[in-house]
Amino acid sequence: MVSKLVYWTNESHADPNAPMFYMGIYHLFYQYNPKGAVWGNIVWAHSVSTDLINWKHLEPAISPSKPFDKYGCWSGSATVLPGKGPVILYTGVADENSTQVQCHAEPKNLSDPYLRKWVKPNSFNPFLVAQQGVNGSAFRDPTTAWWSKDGHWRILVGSRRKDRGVAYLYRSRDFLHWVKSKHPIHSSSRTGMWECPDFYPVSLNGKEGLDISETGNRVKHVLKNSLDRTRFDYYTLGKYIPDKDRYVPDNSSEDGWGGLRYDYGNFYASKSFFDPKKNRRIIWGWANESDSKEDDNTKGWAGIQAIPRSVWLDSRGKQLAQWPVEELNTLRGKQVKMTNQKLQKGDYIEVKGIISVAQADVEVSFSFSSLAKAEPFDPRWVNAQDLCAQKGSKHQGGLGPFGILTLASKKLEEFTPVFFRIFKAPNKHVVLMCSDASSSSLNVDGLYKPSFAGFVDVDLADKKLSLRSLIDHSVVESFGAGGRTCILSRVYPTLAVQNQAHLFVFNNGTEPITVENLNAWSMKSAKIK
Ligand code: DQQ
Repeated sequence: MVSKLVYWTNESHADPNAPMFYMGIYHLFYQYNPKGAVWGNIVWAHSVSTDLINWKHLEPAISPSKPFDKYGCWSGSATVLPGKGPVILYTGVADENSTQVQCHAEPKNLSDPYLRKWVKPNSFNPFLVAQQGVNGSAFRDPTTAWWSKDGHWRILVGSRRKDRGVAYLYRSRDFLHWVKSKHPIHSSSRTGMWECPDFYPVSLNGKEGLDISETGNRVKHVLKNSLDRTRFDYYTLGKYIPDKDRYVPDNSSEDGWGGLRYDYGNFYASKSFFDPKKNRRIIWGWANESDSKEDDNTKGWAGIQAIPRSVWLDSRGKQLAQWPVEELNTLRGKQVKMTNQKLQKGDYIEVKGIISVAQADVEVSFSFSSLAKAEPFDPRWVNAQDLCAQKGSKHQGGLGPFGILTLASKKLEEFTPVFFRIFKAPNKHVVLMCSDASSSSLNVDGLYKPSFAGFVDVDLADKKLSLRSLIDHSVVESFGAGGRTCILSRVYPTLAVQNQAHLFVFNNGTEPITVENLNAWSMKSAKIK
């Protein structure tokens, strides 16, 4: 199976690195193994685009070549220095014990918009080594730097102290000498290693993205960490106090494994950047395979990048919202519509006429006339994924399950349902969103088929819920309630492939559901050269 919208075949790739916009070109680097379909021999692959959708591969930008990065060039970020151009900060692995140091690389020719060649200056490389008290084998993934009015650049580096996840803060006047601040900017007990930290401001008013150096009363800050223990990306919203070099999460933002996630599916080691061309912040995330290493070796590649997403502070201020970048719509081909379709309990209605159901973009809004049939919510149900595994799409409910069946075979031997189920708690309703891979494939050999799920914090006063799913052969990437809850699933159907894949809307709850509007587009393939 091949993911067509955005993919790089051959070998394995992982974390997105150093996304940036420079001289009219978007750059994306990523962790890449040129020698195999599993993680190893890590270099920085490099691709460029003018629209974030169609890509051209260039030769790898950074590869092991110096004593300080001989064992791998690990994740990092780009900072575009005013008047000087971009600098990449990355983690070099210096020895077999996985000693990690922070290094920098600069473009050889600043007038080349493709920035094809990168050099590692001899001085100040590495520019940071783990000092006393810092765990040198858990010291990696420098962030983009931000500029403060006190004349310093600042960066974070992810780490852990025993079981406590830590983001160390370093500051520099000249981008060469870096000094560790007295305290980490933030840390949290029992969260393990913080990989790929990302720290940026979001506007309190509206969807526009902000340059990383914005501070003040108009903004909140986001601290995202990729928790190695669970392999999910968690974030908190909070207040950055620049003169104290501290970040304090809001009371409403849980700091740990129960906290907010960018995505409740397969989405890790993400990295954001500010796009000055369209004044937006965009995140990239890595979606690894859910098949076996043997399958990866057979197909010869592993790992994809999710569709880049715009990210902003949700209007209620307690979480982020994400949406595929608008450029994705340029791949939309033939459109199919369904309107005002009633779904009684047990109805499965096929959406016909889509030319390529295995490569489609589906937007749908559902409504219902009453919340009365919502099942009671048990307060012990704290884990959405467990709840989805227990109450799958076939398990009859009151208000839901209702939604779509993606990548379905004609007789429903295989399908990946994306659906909602609404419960009634004492003072509120609880909305569960699932993207359930458990029936996605008849293949039973080493596939990971999780019932990915998240709760959706949404106002149900208008008795409506919306969903968008990007279906792309082995990927179902879904955005619930305008992007408040996102779930990316990797699935490997055996029957529901190419033109044998079908799309259905369904309802298995006693409350009738109306599909108010469904728009589905066959998607053209992106140009990837
Ligand atoms: N992947 C990189 C590390 C990072 C991890 C190595 C996250 O720098 O912590 O390939 O997936």
